[in-house]
Amino acid sequence: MKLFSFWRSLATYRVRIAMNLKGIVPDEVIDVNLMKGQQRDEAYRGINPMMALPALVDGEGPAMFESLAIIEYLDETHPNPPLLPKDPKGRARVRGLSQIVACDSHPLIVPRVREYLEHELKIDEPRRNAWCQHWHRAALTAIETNLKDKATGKYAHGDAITMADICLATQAAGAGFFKVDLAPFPIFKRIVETCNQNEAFARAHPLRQPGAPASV
Ligand SMILES: N[C@@H](CCC(=O)N[C@@H](CS)C(=O)NCC(=O)O)C(=O)O
Repeated sequence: MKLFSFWRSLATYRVRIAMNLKGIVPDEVIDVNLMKGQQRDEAYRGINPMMALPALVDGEGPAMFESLAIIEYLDETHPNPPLLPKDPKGRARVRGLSQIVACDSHPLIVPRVREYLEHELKIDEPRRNAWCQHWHRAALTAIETNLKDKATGKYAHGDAITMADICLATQAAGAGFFKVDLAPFPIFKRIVETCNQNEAFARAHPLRQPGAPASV
């Protein structure tokens, strides 16, 4: 298995957590430096035409892309521990919480969007940061409201780790990068703190990857 990765990539962080939980060790981790724009190099464009991380090649390929699709692939091929509940309504809730992070919130703050705001729309750094913080808070507000549901337990859905917890942990890391205060989101914060005590989450953290700085 080859994982295309970068220390700061929150989407790759999601896949790393899933791999750690399932005890999957990739044979190769290929660094694609997002800060140098290597995601746009022709070689990587051939792997993922969206020019985004992560991508995963299992055996002969083809390359898989989009973190949630990769996590579900890993869940189907390595079913233990399961990352989705068994019942359809539970699966829909876990996928919904995950998609708030991976599909509604995170795509608004990625390098391609921040760079477009900077270079095309000439938006200065304080206002770009305000943009990122706004979309973080919008997602956190929706997630916190959803977590008030009785389906929430020790984790986002019941008392076992699911894909939703993986996504919550990455949302919290992103909030840290953009200095978003988590105090107004106590259930979210509690669940992320519980997750981060788990070695599979801790080892996958962006700041624990090769090439990462001591802090952001
Ligand atoms: N929805 C995608 C997001 C992928 C994505 O945007 N990844 C970021 C890093 S976390 C990236 O590679 N961005 C490159 C860019 O914006 O130019 C997923 O969950 O995999």
